[in-house]
Amino acid sequence: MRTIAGNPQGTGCHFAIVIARFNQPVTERLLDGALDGLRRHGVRDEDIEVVWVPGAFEIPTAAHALARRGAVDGIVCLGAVIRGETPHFEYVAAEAASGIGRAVLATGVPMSFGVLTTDTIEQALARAGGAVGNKGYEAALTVLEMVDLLRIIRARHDSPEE
Ligand code: INI
Repeated sequence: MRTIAGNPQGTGCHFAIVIARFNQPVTERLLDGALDGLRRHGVRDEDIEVVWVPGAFEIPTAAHALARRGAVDGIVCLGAVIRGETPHFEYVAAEAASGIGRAVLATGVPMSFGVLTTDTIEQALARAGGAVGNKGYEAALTVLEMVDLLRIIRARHDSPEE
């Protein structure tokens, strides 16, 4: 039996962070967490590209374009969708989630879903460096792990006799 798992180790890798401006007081805290996560795991600032988009709905478009362009090993997607009085929340959150998922499968570039979906701003702030941690940091570690896992899986494919 062979068990494989990636390690969140980013030395020498290039990352993009796609971040929504909507609810910026929350998303900029997620960005702080994501940058902390990448830096703590060996990623240099010059290897990080931060790409702002208007809202969470636009995250998949930019992430897909970056992945297709190349020169990124993984993409951290950050946003905050906060429930309002109308069903708008459901559409934006669902499209962000499914669009990011489809971009990953279409391009093979790992992307993490650091998009908060909460009922209130207080719940969002609690998850952006408050009492419930920082989901931006977690999203960075997730993409680091997936980049390493895909490296292992692809190396195995390239050397079947191993
Ligand atoms: N975008 C967000 O990132 N968070 C939200 O909470 C949000 N709400 O609630 O409306 C939101 N809407 C904007 C959306 O992402 C698009 O930018 C907009 O619909 C234009 O395409």
